[in-house]
Amino acid sequence: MICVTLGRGRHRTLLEEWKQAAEAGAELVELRVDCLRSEINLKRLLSDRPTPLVFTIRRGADGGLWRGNEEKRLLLIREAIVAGVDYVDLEVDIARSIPRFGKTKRIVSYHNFRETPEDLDAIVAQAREANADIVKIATMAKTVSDASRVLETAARSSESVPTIGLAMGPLGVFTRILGRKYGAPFTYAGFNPERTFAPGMLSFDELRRDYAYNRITKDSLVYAVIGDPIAHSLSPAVHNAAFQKLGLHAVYVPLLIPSGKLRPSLETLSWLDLRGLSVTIPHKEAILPMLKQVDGAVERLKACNTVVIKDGVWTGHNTDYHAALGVLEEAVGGSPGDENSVLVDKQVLILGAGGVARTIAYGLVRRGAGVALTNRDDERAARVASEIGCRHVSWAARASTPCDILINGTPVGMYPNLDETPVPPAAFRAGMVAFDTIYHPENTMFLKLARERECKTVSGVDMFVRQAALQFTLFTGREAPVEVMREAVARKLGVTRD
Ligand code: SKM
Repeated sequence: MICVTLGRGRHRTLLEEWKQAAEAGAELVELRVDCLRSEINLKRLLSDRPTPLVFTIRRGADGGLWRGNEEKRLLLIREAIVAGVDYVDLEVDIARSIPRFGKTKRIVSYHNFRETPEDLDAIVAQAREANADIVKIATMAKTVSDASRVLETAARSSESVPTIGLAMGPLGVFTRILGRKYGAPFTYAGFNPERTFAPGMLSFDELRRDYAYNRITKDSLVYAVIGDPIAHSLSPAVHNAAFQKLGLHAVYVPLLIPSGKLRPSLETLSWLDLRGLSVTIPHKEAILPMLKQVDGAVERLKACNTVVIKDGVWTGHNTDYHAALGVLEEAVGGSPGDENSVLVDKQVLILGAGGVARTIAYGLVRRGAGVALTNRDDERAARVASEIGCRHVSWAARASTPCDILINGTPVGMYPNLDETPVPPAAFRAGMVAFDTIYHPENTMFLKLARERECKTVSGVDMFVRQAALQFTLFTGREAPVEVMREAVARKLGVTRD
């Protein structure tokens, strides 16, 4: 179950939003009564309840907005219990002073917006002893290890009393999703995207749609994407949509792992028994020492974007490489992976000299294409080109260099710089293939110009979905439901597909 947290300054708005949440499918709502700016009118709030509720008056010290006196707060809590609210939130230090009454269930909570204390077990024990039906701990994670400890403590505690462990902040987002696997009776979510009540809190919509939260069970296998930053990643929505489509018991979460902290972070998370990882910037090279086996593409490129974990053995793959070549081969009219590639002797100009440009250049050289690399920094282009064994052309000559395939491997044109393009319109000639590796937006200025000039186009979304589909098959051994994955990307990018 997802508990939707609502807090408004006015009774009327709060009640309206509660109704909207119920209409949107919320099964439980937390009323953050401390957000009300006028005298709290319990009768008005509780006379007509669209869903069961958690009644919460959060103090300032615990991240709430209650500024009234403590006696008044405790009185309101008692009155709410007498009015028969379904759950009441009682901070661990006051819980004992509020006796159990009627059918109201007691959530005994501990909040710490500054840090995750060492003695979580003691805090949880204290909460359990305060006559808790549910224990809730929400602490700020400063490291992946903090977040891991919160979830792990909650998992252990849930063996005796259902426990919700939430690590706040960007490092703890996964705890808000995986709690369900480890016995949490519910997780908290925002409703209106402009209002979040705790750092890292996901929205009701995200939890339902991107994470298929209600499908998670204790048997769900756990997969993740690791990177820094990671909040923008489309991978969770795409893989969870595919798991759901095939009815697989699996869940896929984002893991923010700071640069330079890869090995200790993954070690600390080993208890999650991860089954597979998508790896994105900045960890694609740093992950290599942790792999026991690698495929040919990882070996050659020294970069890995996929880890399959089986019986404790970590195997690295590079599906970016196969995806880029596959989408190009299809665009040129061949089948991906054919021995006699349609790319042989095709003249290709690649803009950029970073990770994606290198990956694609390498693959194209191996396929027998005539590859030239160009970059705003000419020296860098020359260096990377010589490493890969291809030509380089000066940035100034990029629009006049003849080619069959033009590839944008730079970030120029990426959201929010929608009007930018790395080449002028004259660079596009009818019949050419134009491939933009950017996926946000799908329809970049580069691709718009290419289409206007009758080029065949390949988008970053095509490549993203294909690398994810290849990952999915490596993870599960099943054919990927590509259309569903594509739909998930379109939904996330806010595009209606035709
Ligand atoms: O190679 C991919 C990776 O598999 C996932 C990803 C993402 O989630 O944003 C981006 C690329 O690096």
